[in-house]
Amino acid sequence: VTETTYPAELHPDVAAFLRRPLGHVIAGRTVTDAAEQIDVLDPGTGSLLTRVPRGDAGTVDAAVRAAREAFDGPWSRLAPGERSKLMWRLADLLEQRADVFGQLETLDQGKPFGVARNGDVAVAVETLRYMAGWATKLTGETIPVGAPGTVHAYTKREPVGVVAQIVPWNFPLAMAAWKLAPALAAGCTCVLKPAEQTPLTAILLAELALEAGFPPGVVNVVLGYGHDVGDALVRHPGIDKVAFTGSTPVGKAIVRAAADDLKRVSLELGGKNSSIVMPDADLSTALPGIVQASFGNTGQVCTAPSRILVHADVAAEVGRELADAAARLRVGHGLADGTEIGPVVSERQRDAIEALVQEGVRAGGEILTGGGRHGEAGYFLQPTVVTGLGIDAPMVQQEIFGPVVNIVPFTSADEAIAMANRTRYGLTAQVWTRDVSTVQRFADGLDAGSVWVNGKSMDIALPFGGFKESGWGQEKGREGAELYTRTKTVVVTI
Ligand code: TXE
Repeated sequence: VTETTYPAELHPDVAAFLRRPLGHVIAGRTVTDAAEQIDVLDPGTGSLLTRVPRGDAGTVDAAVRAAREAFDGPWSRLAPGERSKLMWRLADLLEQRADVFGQLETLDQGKPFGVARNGDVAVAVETLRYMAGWATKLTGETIPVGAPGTVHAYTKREPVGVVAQIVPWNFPLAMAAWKLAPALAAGCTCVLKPAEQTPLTAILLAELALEAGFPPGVVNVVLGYGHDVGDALVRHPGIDKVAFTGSTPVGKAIVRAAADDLKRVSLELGGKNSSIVMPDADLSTALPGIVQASFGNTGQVCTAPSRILVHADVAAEVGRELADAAARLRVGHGLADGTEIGPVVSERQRDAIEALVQEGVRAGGEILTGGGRHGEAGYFLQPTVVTGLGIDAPMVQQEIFGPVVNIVPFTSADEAIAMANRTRYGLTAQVWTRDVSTVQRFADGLDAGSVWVNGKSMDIALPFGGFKESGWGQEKGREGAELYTRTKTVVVTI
């Protein structure tokens, strides 16, 4: 780290973090020993940041045991309100160290520092605080059964137990918080596996949880690849539930692996989301909204609209203006002043996105802007707008997960709904219109877990989940906390 020059000075705590040995966090201890290490790269320069140990089945076993001991021991003896307090303390500490977490996230993942600090870290803080409230509010019901005075029947919500949580590299800290916070609120203990590309903020968060006073073993982090550590975690008999965010193929593999002992599984998978522009849309809000939703985080967002369906009356204008806006976005290292769009996370992702764009061009797509790489070092791509392909073209069907959108024209609301639903995914859809009846038709007709009209909100209070091959279960909101509970029915005959 000392040999690489960054566009901004590193925070002393970040520099110290990158210099010290890093490890799994198991039973409150840092476990650094490993036969092999994994290189952690800065996608903005392609250079080595640090190395972390590559875990194996033994690491997973130790972490699951630690989580079980904590679940059976100190964690189960705490009142829900005490869990709340610990979560608030962790949120406060995280907020105080927003600069450190933000810079580390930028170096590890690539996103602009302002976004990492004021977006991702803030989301993680908010998530912890919001979910802390549910710890004391996950209630059951009393149910009238039998003649009065003869039966007392009620339900109670219990924590599901020890949970495995596997997260991706697009929002490493925010995803870790989305997973940990509801589980902790519900009274579960956790083994979190960050993505091999972006393990750093998860390690620091687990260390911070210890500082906040969480008993050792409540929050464990294991490091390593998905096909060995992730798979071992999913198959471990000591795990009661698996929560996964990542690609649809891996989601399906997890369902199969978890089937042996029927673990509960929740999945937040890919998307192929549409943003629909009706002819009466207010383009002065729609265009910046689409640019933000589609190109923010370099398009590496499961909710990002990568198909912009535009009414034929305004298709040429929207195409031109979207291309102009995309071309104006400042691409650069996340620590450089004024950067709006960082690199994609890895060389592999860059190559995969480029291949999809080239395939689209071969199929007849016309590039309105972008289409190539940006700069010399790092994994940068130009924001790209493509037109001329139909809804069934592979580029308009596959999740791109990069700064690339297709514009597809339509002529009626019904056609737009049919086009938006023509995908195996069903995560989100966005509509821009001023007509209240049109809004209702879209809200009813769109086959997506979240429908956004004239904007977008990912507020932690809103249930979030996908239909079709976008996943199982809803995270966030009350549903998100209940996902980590099981309902027990108790009947007392008097
Ligand atoms: O995802 P993976 P990848 C999509 C997006 C992207 C593509 C590939 O389209 O281009 O997936 O990304 C762990 N058992 N999304 O290959 O492999 C892995 O270590 C258990 C959308 O990086 O799904 C990491 O921690 N775990 C998505 C996590 O799964 C396994 C976000 C995600 O990696 C495993 C990311 C296995 N067999 C990618 N194999 C979204 N929904 O936002 C891998 N993992």
